[in-house]
Amino acid sequence: MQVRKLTLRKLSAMMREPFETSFGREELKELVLVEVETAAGAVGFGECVAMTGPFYSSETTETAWHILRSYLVPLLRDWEALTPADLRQLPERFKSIRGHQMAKAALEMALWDAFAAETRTPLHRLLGGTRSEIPVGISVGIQADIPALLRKIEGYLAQGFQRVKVKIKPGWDVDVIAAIRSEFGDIPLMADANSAYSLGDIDRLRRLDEHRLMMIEQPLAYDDVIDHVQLQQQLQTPICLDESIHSAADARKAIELGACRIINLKVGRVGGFAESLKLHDVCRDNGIGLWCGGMLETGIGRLHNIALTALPGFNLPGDTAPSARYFEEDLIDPAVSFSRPGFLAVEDLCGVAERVRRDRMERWTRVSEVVKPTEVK
Ligand code: OSB
Ligand code: MG
Repeated sequence: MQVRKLTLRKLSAMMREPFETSFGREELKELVLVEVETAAGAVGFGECVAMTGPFYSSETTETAWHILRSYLVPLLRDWEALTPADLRQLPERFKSIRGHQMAKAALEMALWDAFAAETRTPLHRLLGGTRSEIPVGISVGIQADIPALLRKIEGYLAQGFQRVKVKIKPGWDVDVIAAIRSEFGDIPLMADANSAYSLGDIDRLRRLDEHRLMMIEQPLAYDDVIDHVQLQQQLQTPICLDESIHSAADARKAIELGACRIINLKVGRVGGFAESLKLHDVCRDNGIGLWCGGMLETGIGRLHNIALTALPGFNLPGDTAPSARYFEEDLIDPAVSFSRPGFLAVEDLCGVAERVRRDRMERWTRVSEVVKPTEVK
């Protein structure tokens, strides 16, 4: 596969409803999209999951744009041939640039996606997926009050979601979880703190233990592993790390230290599919729980998450919900929807381009730029 043309786009669209976490509220979805065209005419897309502001991670849509156009794209060459082995080497090629995993992932995923399209191979097969259907959970944002949250959860359970994750923060935690347990009993339930606590909150966090949560996600600082070790020693509830894990090596170290028993893998957070495959193997080899997280993606990122989640090591329901939970109309058509309540089919899709609605993509686009990969001398 030879890369002939690259297009970067900045897009924005309103979400169906605001999504509130301990770090803020998202209503306008902004994203950077990478489109790769190959010499043979195949097209691949990669969605950058960096958000408008540097709150979930230090990357933003603007930093991703800058790093992609000024540093990552210039590292590409018109390869003689780009094989699956070359795709797995992309992290090496990007290594001279420190950090910026989300920008790297967007370009890397677009190249994998283009390769799937050009070779007419389903992406899940390229990645090594084995499952044809995946269970899906829902991530519920912070609501105005507990009754409003309970009504939301009731609706999601009726739709068939396979587990409920609620966002928590100090003051919106113990009572919230207790109310959910008393209303819905023993449903598969977990909480995501997005780093809203410190070790000083241990008593509060211990009170969550009584409610037998499947896990508590990222309770402590986004850049911490060591305090999580201490916390895990004092909690029955398994800790799941999200923000703290940026690579397979981070996962290995966190597991060795005992900082977590479960990992939320987001392709964007770890720099792409190749690194995700390594992280998947680390979790599998260590008997660690693994699931695919979400970043309020459009259908493009959603289809990529589904392809990855087909791998056998994903042993817990993920956050990749149907498109309709986020958008009135998605960038892809047909949108992602349940194959049966609570499950998504892993389709034999050879790249997402055949599903992209170009008219909607153009309507969502604010800025676009064509960038040429550097030619080999
Ligand atoms: O922490 O998992 C998170 C959304 C945006 C940023 C961070 C997170 C989330 C979610 C929602 O929890 C996941 C989704 O539904 O896509
Ligand atoms: Mg999280």
